[in-house]
Order: sequence, then structure tokens, then C-alpha cells
Amino acid sequence: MPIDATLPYDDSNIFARILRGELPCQKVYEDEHALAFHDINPQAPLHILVIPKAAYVSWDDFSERGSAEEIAGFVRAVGKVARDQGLVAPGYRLLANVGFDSHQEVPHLHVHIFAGRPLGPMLA
Ligand code: DGP
Repeated sequence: MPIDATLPYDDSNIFARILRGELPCQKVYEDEHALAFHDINPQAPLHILVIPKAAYVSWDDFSERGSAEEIAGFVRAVGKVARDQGLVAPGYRLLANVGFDSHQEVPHLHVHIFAGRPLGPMLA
């Protein structure tokens, strides 16, 4: 079910539980600001999720409340994951869903990295 991104952060969400170590993930990268892991339901040959360690519902929440250090750290982590996976030359796609119409399902900000095949033109 898509979520309402205007609601307050709910720390029972699945990514909060992964961050607390209560649920497993296939970790790709971790630093003080971000955790990256494989999506459980991949939509491309490589489908990684990058999430901030701090509690933000969505890109909207993060861009409004996140500190400059958190935002810079998170953006750098997304870029590093893609570089470390060798994705810059072949190319990759980033996506962050926000709220109901985008079909955001997990109410903790996540950036999708899709790669591993030609992804075609962007579909709205
Ligand atoms: P979105 O629709 O943008 O909220 O995408 C949520 C993504 O999260 C979706 O591609 C599937 C993935 N996902 C949901 N639950 C889990 C989980 O428990 N583990 C992992 N690794 N991914 C999950």
C-alpha cells in the first residue's frame, strides 16, 4: 500500500528495523550517514536501495529537515555506491518515490539504484 508522506515518521517501518539490525539485508555499503542493500524484489539486474541512517519519511522530509552534513553525506554515499559497483561507464538510474501517487511503500527515505541493462527512456 502506498503511504502518505505527510505523516510523522513511524519507526516500526521495515527499513528502520533493518537499520536496528532486527531484520537482515544483503548489505552493499555502510557509512555514518547511509546504508545500501539489495532490493528484495529487484526490478533490474542490479537494484540497490540506499537509505539514510537518520529517520526521514521521504525525500521531501529529508530535504526540509536534514542537516547540510546529513544531506551531503547521503548524496555522496549514493554516488560512491554506484561508482564502487562500476556503474558510471555503463550508466544507471536513480529514483526516489515520495508519497501516494508515486507508490512509495516504505515510509523511510530510500533512493533506488537501477542498473545492469539498458533501462530505456524514463517512464512517468
Ligand atoms: P518504494 O515503492 O519506492 O517504497 O520501494 C520500496 C522497495 O523496498 C521495493 O522495491 C521493495 C523493497 N523492499 C520492501 N521490503 C523490503 C525488505 O524487507 N528488504 C529489502 N531488501 N527490500 C525491501
